[in-house]
Amino acid sequence: MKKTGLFVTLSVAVMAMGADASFAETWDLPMAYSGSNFHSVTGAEFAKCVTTGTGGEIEITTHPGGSLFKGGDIKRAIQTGQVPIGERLLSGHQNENALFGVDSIPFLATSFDDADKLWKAAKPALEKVLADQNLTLLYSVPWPPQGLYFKNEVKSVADMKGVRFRSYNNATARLAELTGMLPVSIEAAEISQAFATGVADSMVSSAATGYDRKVWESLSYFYEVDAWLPRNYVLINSEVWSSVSEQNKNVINACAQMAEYAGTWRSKEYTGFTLQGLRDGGMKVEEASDQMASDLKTIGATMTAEWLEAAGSEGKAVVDAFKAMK
Ligand code: PCA
Repeated sequence: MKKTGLFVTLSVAVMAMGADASFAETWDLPMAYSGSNFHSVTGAEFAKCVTTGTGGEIEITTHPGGSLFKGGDIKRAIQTGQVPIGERLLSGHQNENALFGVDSIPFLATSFDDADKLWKAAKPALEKVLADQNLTLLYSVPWPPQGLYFKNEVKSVADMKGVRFRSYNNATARLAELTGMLPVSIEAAEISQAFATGVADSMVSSAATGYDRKVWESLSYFYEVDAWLPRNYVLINSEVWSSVSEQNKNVINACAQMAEYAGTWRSKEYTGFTLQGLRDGGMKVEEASDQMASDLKTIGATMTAEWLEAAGSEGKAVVDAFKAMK
């Protein structure tokens, strides 16, 4: 059924190809991660799909690697209309609304299947919060499961004490605090340098990001903790969106649906490929020891309780809806 839906929407996209290109617009789409990363590749295909599907009426150009706006600035740039569209890790804005951090609750959804269910459960509430911020959601793609990177071997949370830890959102900074590490917020585009210069000696992230940034040049251990699967979200300024013709909205929605499907598929494929890449780079890729796993579960329970407290009844409703799907 899902496939049929995609083909129907695709044919709408193809029908629109003959559209008159005399009102051509160019949209810059900032992205925070390296051009070779699967999110960026998916975004580039989405851009091409829209450009082709609208017959050139809307031409999208992606700017990966934080080259146009850094990750932390992309959301505001879209909201304020500095750019019409962009991609952002929404959990980086959990301080604005706890719901943005729903995909970074430790050990709530730890597989691609569960991450998909959590996404379905959270989507209506997230769309509402975004709408209040002048943002419309187009598609979202998960990162692979998050594991822990270290320079030195770590067997328990006690071994983490005092280690400088690169964070990318509130949840990762809180994880550092609760494990006795010292969080420092660093964009993915800058981590190779941060590790090389000793600004940080550890992080929680996917094998994908470690691979993209060749972290084996500085770090030696990756523990497959599968803590959560955070997501990137492609967002469009709501005023820009309402100015788009119905026909082109159909094209963009069809391209977005395909991008979400293809991006998720790539994320799954990239997981194994990049884990092997870390090994090939010389890193030890291991499961967490029983002690580390149980220490982290305790910290995860604390963080889950804190999130539920911050997100209130709306957050609880999302988590309950997710659990009911399992
Ligand atoms: N990579 C991004 C976010 C999650 C991930 O796997 C990063 O480390 O910044």
